[in-house]
Amino acid sequence: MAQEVTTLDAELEAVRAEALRRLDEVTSVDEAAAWERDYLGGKGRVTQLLRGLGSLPAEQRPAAGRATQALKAELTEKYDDVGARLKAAARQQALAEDAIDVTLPGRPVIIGAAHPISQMIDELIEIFALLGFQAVFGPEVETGHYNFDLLNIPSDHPARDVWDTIIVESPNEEIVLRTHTSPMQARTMERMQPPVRVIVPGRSFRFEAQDASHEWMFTQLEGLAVDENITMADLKGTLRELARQLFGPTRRVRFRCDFFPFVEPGVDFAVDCAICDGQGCRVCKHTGWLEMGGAGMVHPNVLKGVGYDPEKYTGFAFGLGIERIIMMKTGVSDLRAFAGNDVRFLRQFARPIV
Ligand code: YSA
Repeated sequence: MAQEVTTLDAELEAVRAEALRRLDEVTSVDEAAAWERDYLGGKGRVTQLLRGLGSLPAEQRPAAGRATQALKAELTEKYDDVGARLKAAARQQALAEDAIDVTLPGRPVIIGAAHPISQMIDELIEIFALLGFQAVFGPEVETGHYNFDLLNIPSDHPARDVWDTIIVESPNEEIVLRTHTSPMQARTMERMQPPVRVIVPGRSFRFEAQDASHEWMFTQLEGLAVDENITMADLKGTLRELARQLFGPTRRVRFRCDFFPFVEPGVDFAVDCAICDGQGCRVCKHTGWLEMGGAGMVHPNVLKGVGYDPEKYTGFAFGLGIERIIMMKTGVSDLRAFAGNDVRFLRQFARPIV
């Protein structure tokens, strides 16, 4: 009996000495894990010793059990110390490797900028807000009813042809890409009662040959004001103020008779060229004037069509080309550049986004 206990004591001492020597040699977290497996793991030496206790005579088991458990506790504690030391060292090393040199110059952050057309729309919304107009937006795919009929252009009217309409296939109803922002006049009046003061920025589409001043897709700004006693003087005053805000106080504004089925009377609206001060240049095609759009007093038929009483209410409306305004302000001479997606062109207009 005493012989067996002595043998176990010797074995415990041998395992202890070997385990501590090997733990001293451990230099990495992986090696520490291997050590733990060899001594404390399920098939480790100490675990085997604990399992073997059952084969000892019953009276020896308590003392042998305490001695083996004591060895296990000692090795576990040493292993925890070494493990903690190695993990701290590994963390220090990772920190040292990832260290940031705060004296290095920062990397430039590339952020986008609003497109020049979006910038101009924002500017126009601000200008018109000061004049009491609210901005509304409408569908780009439109019915013939709003794009034409309610604008006093019935389906058999020859004026329907001049809009170079892109038709979207539809068996039951005439569906088009809106040829102008004017359909929003009727949509707005159907929803609101006078006084009405709205602007409508948005894309318009026409089946048109492209050149330096025409695109098949372009952007318009519609304006509409309806109330009692609105006159042509209000229209002229509003567009004059717009020109003043956009191009400065010295610009001259020109109104000439024009025809649009949805206004009576109708005018076209031009500003003397800000690039050459009205002297004539490439941008104004040497006329000294830049056409901005059409305008006029809302036709009584349009008011009637949306249920307004034309005896009580009058209104003015206008439609301007937004790309043309930017061209006038900046001297860009080819309207196709706006949809050309050339980043070098667009960068010239980049303003920080705030
Ligand atoms: C007229 C009277 C009103 O009471 C209300 C609105 C209008 C304007 C009308 N709806 C209209 O579209 N007239 S327009 O055909 O002369 O276009 C107005 C402006 O849009 C033009 O002066 C031009 O600046 C721009 N535009 C028209 N077609 C364009 C274009 N811009 C670029 N490419 C095109 N293809």
